[in-house]
Amino acid sequence: MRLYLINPSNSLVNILRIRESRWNRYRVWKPLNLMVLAGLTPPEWEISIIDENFGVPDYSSMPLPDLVGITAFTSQANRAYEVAAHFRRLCVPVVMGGIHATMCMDEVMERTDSVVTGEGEGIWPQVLEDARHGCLKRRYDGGLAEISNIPAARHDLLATGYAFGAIQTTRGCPLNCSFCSVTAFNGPHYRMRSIGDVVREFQLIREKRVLVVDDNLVGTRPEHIARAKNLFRAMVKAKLKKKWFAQATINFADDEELLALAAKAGCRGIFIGFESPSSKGLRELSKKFNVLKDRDFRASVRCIQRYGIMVVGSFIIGLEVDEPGIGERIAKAASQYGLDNLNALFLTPLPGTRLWDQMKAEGRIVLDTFPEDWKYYTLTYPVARYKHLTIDSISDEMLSCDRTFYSLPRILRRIWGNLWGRRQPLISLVGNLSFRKNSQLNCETLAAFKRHMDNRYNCVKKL
Ligand code: B12
Ligand code: SF4
Repeated sequence: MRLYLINPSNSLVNILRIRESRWNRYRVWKPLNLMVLAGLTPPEWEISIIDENFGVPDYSSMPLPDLVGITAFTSQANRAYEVAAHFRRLCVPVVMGGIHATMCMDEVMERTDSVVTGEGEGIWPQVLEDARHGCLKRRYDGGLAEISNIPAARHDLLATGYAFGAIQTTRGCPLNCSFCSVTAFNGPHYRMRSIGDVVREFQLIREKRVLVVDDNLVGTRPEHIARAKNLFRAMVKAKLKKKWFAQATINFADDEELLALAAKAGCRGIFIGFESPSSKGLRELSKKFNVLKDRDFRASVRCIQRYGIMVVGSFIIGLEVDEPGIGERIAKAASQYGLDNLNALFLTPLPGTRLWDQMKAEGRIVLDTFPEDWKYYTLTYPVARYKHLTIDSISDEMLSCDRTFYSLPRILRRIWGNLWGRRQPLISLVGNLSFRKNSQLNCETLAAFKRHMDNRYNCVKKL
């Protein structure tokens, strides 16, 4: 039995347009979900994982599979449907799962033979068994999986050439920020894999650098922090010799023992959602966690950096409190906090979030011709109507934010700081130049987008 597991591309995502760049391999991330599904697949299936971000193959020249499994973020849905249509025309059954299939099940069901909602671990073997007997059901629900004891992902199946491997050690987040799908999708309960399993899986990863995809590697409660410390101790003991990058909430900075252990275990960078420079903005997004204890962000960032760990911060533009000038305000806040990199994104109503419900009820979602418009849901396009910012002004705010933070003098100052603090100067340089390049591309992309979309924005009533 032959199985194709496919990660569809999105032609609007910059990584594709700069494929020629040699830095591209730092920008294409492994589709861990497909590697996890492959790990759950019995040996009678011959598996190929096709990551279209690495190149779209000529499917017609490949042998016909017995089953196609497609994953998709919302922004990949259009391409997912094209791929599904191709194989269905050839009478190959297509099953789709992942976040978009879960949040937009009816839409996916119309375009595929079978939909899997929720997490795959508990249900994928059943799907394969039904496919083998030619009796796929229209819908399966994996719910929330028990992950304390799951097989390792298949790290051997993807082509070499990725700069980073990928691994997951926990799932779920109790914080439920209004714009984020994680609590709705993975649940509010913080679930942890066994430390032994994680260390063994780390040993299977070929790449020296690894992205730990957990939404919050250290969690929020004392028992989560204790587990993270034990995990780091086990990683040190196993002498993994990996440099890894992860996501966490700002409380990562509050425990020096945790920071020391993380650094010793190979942590070289941490991605933190700061979201807004104002406490009003944080409350609007329900990111109350960031305003607890009158936090001094600059001191927290410095504390993390003292352990040789880079801090990448993410901010959102387009909140109700955001007025003209917000782009520069964010860039200045990010510089003042001392961030090594800044990732600013447009407030985007992703399906299944509270923000989606709110914006939909208020008639503010402008790009709502679905599924075609899903390709713009990359958080790099303004897809809604924002309270104090028109489509022109919000785009200008994004550009001004990027131009300010990624000006050459500021980049040089940061790299000097990285060199001085022995914090990954090479990665920081690549990161800064790649974000700068992105912001130049965004400038062209947004100008073309505005020309193309003006009519649609003008048709929607003003707030
Ligand atoms: C790592 C990550 C990335 C990596 C992607 C790596 C990759 N190629 O997959 C990077 C950094 C590139 C990335 C980019 C983006 N991301 Co992202 N990312 C994540 C993150 C943190 C973890 C995903 C992951 O690997 N999980 C581990 C795997 C094992 O879990 P899983 O993917 O859910 O897969 C399980 C199930 O879904 C299911 N399943 C999945 N696929 C399939 C397929 C079949 C056939 C079956 C049966 C089952 C199944 O089984 C799996 C095992 O249980 C999630 C948050 C999250 N918790 O999901 C956000 C998340 C997926 N990202 C999100 C977003 C918005 C983006 C971006 C659009 C914007 C951005 N800048 O962040 C871009 C997308 C760019 C594009 N290509 O269009 C949103 C997606 C929401 C949505 N409705 O689409 C999420 C949920 C975060 C959020 N804030 O809400 N991301
Ligand atoms: S943004 Fe981060 S902290 Fe907020 S719900 Fe999502 S994963 Fe949790």
